[in-house]
Amino acid sequence: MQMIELRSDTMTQPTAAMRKAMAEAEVGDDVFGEDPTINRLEEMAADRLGKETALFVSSGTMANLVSQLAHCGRGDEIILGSHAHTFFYEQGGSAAVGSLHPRTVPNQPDGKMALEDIEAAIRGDNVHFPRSRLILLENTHNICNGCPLEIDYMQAVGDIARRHQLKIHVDGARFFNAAVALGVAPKDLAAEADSVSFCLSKGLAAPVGSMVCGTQAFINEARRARKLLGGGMRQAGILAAAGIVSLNEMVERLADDHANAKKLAAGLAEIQGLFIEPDRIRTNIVFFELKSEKMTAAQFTQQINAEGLRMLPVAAQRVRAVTHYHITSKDIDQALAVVSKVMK
Ligand code: TLP
Repeated sequence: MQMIELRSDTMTQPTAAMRKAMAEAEVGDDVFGEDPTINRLEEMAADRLGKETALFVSSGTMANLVSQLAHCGRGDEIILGSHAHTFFYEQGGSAAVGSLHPRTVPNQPDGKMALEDIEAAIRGDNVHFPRSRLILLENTHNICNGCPLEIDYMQAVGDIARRHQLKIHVDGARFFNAAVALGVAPKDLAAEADSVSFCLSKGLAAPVGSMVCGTQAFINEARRARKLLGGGMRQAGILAAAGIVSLNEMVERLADDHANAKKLAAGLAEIQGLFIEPDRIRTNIVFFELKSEKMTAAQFTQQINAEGLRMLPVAAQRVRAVTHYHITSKDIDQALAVVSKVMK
């Protein structure tokens, strides 16, 4: 039985072109700045996002952590969404490692923080307060149905940041999904951000790695932070070679993943016992709920597992499915058939 794997787009396997590029990659010691393949990937990433330069790191978690460490000093406050991946799922790394102070603002269902809430969270100059330093956005927003944040929202947050002399970091683990879904150039979507991170190893299908993009001065600091965290890799051009293929070949096709996610959401909406708002699905992430407490998300995923389908239970009644490179429209038909069967 061929498994239909919808737990995450992190499950993607490197393509044949990636494996070939990896085998043939020219490499050097990247801590010395001498890995030509990494240097090329960093130039490409910076160019795509319209930033001065970029840094290759091991993961999205490390990308967000080095970015926060590079923007902020001990005790500084970071304004971020209550449902931000950085707040929820990264072990509170900025506090644990950097002595940084997170200040959460409610995420709206579309992944935004209300502008007035951001503004209200910014501290005045008062000896009692930590210093507000950074606004951290997530695009697309994982927990909020993979919603993309639009350019006009980025501009509105940019205005606030400029007025208060704050920096903006975007956790763009799925930044190219956002750009493709919105039909905008990644550069334009990144314009208001001081730094943007994105993952190569999710929908872009590379085996390992994330990029951080920003000014030269910011990247110098991020590079120091990467070394501090033990993330200074050596002949990692082997990995970067796959990332180059990601940027060259895997971006435009993300539209297929979005179409498959919408098809899945529309189908799930027809199945008795499930709750989903299919209109909210705009990229590759689909969340839905089991209406009856007679079946938990864990029981549901166990049962579909036995039928060759994998999804992720994320709360007592809540399930996540993520489309990606290995999922076809036919797989979605099959997935819907399995879910219908289990729900009967
Ligand atoms: N997300 C993973 C899990 O950790 C939940 C997934 O399967 O979606 N930012 C965002 C928005 C993410 O979704 C993730 C990974 C990260 C950062 C961290 O990336 P990695 O896993 O490379 O450290």
